[in-house]
Formats: sequence, C-alpha cells, structure tokens
Amino acid sequence: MFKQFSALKWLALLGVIVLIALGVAIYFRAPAGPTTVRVTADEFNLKPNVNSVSAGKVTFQVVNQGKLEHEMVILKTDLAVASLKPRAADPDKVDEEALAKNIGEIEDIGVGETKSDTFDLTPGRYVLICNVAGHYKAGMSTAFEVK
Ligand SMILES: [Cu+2]
Repeated sequence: MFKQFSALKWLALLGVIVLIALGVAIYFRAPAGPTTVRVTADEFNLKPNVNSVSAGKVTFQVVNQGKLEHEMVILKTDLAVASLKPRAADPDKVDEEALAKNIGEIEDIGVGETKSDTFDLTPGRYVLICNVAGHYKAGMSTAFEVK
C-alpha cells in the first residue's frame, strides 16, 4: 500500500516537473526568425505581399513571373516612389546613391526564377526598384516601410 502510494506520488511529481519545463520552454522560446517578404516581379511591376515590416532581419523572396530578367534594389530614402533621380551617365537607370542609400540588392533574377536574400533593415522609408535599364521608368518601383 505504502509502495503504491509512493509510486503515484513520484508520477505526480514527474508530471509537475514536465509541466514546469514546458512552461519555461514556452516562456523563453527562441524569437521568431527573419520576416519573409514575397515579391513578385513582372513587366513592369514589383509587388511585395506586404508594404511594411518590423525592423530586423528581413528575407526578400523575389519571384520573376515576367518574360525578362529583373532585379530588386532596396533603397532607403524619403523620396517618393516616382521621384528618384536618374544617373547622369545612364538616364535609363536610377542613381542609387543620389538622395537614397542602397541597402542591398538581389540581381539577375532570370525568367521563372526565385531568388532570396536577407537584409538587416532599420526603421524608415524605403523604395524597392528594379534598376535594369528602363524598368524603373516603366513602373518597377514600390514604397516600403520598416517600423
Ligand atoms: Cu525589371
């Protein structure tokens, strides 16, 4: 009788320990990984599935659904989407450093291809563009916000 009670007591204690361990694991669980933004590129749009994310590591997954090669350049700028300046030597392309900061880019995304990269983004206003000659002017740009 005593031995049986003891076994039950140990079993109950084990149950309590498991519950506490679970609680601790949930409380201290690892923070979520990078935010993923899926961007669709075609002629001539650059469409992210969200227009704002929280600051931190952001993975952009760019899918080329068009018939031409595209890219995605991340510019940190307060300029409006349509107000980026053209390059003096190559007016079909945006000057990525004039009043904007190039944070990074995913280049040479072939037709039907998906390319991803992760960037550490600080709060602010951004513009995403495709800087293949003529594509920005044709409409491949979108405003993006990091909060
Ligand atoms: Cu393009």
